[in-house]
Amino acid sequence: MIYPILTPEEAAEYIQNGMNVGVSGFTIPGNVKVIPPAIAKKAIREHEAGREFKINIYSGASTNDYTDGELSRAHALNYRTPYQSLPEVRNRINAGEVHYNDRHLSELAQEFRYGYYGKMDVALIEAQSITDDGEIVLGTAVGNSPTWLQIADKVIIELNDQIPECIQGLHDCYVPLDPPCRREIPIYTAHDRAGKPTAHVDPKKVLGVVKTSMPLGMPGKFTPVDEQTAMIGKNVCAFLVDEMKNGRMPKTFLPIQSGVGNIANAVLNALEESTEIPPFEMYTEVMQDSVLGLLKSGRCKFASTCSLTLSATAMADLFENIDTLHDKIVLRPAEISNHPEVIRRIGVVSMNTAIEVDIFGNVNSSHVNGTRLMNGIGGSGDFTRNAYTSIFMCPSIKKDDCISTIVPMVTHVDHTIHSVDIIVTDQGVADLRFKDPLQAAEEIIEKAAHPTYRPLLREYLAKAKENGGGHIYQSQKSALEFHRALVEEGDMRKANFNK
Ligand code: 0RQ
Repeated sequence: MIYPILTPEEAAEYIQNGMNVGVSGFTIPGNVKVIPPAIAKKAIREHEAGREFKINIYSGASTNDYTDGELSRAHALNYRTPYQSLPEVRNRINAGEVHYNDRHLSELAQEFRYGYYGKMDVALIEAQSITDDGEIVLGTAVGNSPTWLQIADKVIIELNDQIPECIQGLHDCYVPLDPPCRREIPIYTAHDRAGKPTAHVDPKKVLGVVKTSMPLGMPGKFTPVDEQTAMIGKNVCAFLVDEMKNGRMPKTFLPIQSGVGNIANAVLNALEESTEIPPFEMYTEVMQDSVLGLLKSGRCKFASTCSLTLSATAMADLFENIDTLHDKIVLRPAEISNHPEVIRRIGVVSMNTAIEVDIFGNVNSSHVNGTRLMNGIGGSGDFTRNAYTSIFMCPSIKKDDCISTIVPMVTHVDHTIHSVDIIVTDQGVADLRFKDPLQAAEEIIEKAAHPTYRPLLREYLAKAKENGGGHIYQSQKSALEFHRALVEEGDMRKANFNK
């Protein structure tokens, strides 16, 4: 190998205060694991010596504890984009210590190429292998690595020997040309390939390689499906079957996207058990353990994803069964797994989780009480805005019934009524298509809201009508009364519209 072998500490020495640093991966998989902790240690030394040391981190989506965790604990994070999900960094963002820019995941790579963020100083990329002429087999996620490798001034590779050789061929690295030269992305089905199995870097830019042996796979476990999430899964399945029966969805079905977390898991379990939904393909950004089960059972014929968001056990299972699964999976850059053009062309049915939904169908995915960031918009906007049918799911009620997820007005808007088609809760399915705002409000209150909150929501709508009506009924005085009651009295049931 022509590249110098570095220790993590030697690699960290290249990182200077104020640098723009791109990292590989998408959610926890595929992230670098040993260089960021060494940068965090360097930051602590610099701070002790009285010097400034903070960097800007650009990722594919959220990262791992080695990156966001270690760097935020060392007070070494200045700026983060496009997504995060660790309490450690979230708390610092909410405390105003870290600047966070919540972005659509499909857009960051092109925005960097367009020059919005200045130059990328260094890219830190986890890989399975690198050749002397700069062909790189990436790890368990692609994220934004192909673009980072193209645009970064310098590159350092973490070569992780735990990534098995059999991963070769799973990746499809494709970087579109930028306007005015952009052409169509040649993906016409979820299983088409547009690029190359390797990403490319100019070998002259590679500062060195750090050899690692770090475990793959997601830490922790999902909470098992409970009664409420099982009902959501059942309702989503019933809706999809109904769509096929009524001719609104082809009988051959369409590719689906499914987000992360317990609700997504419950929906995938319900799809596994459904006898009415034919085997289907996925065009999604994250592939959870349940997708592996679907691939093995044949219920899912093909999964296009950006990341193998699998537990350590499922990751080992995948690689043990790679002979039968290799042709059923493709790993794409975030820009392509989430690309509006492809999502619209192949007719993806999107399924994402909401924090809260208002009675007109606006969705808040990212900010609790409109102020505290939870994770971010992630890929939910990429998919929702361009889906064949866009579905949002959430439990109708939370925290011992003190929170209704259906509220008069959302406190922060990520997805507007123009993009949201269907709301599914444990209570049922609210279909917002072909409805005006008032009809949508009645549908959401009667079909998706919990019976405990329906009278209050009806009362709000009536009051808002008295307030002067209009195309969308709203009472400026009472629109956030549910949230006031939660913040001041700990219970949305204490909402009082007569004060
Ligand atoms: O707070 O942790 O203090 O108890 O918010 O709530 O119910 O555990 O949320 O894990 O199901 O995730 C939308 C956040 C749901 C997620 C969201 C409080 C609640 C709790 C978390 P505590 P839950 P879940 C694929 C697509 C956006 C990105 C996306 C998400 C905490 O799905 O980040 O879809 N989505 N990406 O108590 C007050 C409410 C609340 C509330 C929740 N209505 N009012 N507090 N909470 N709802 C992935 C990628 O893009 C990579």
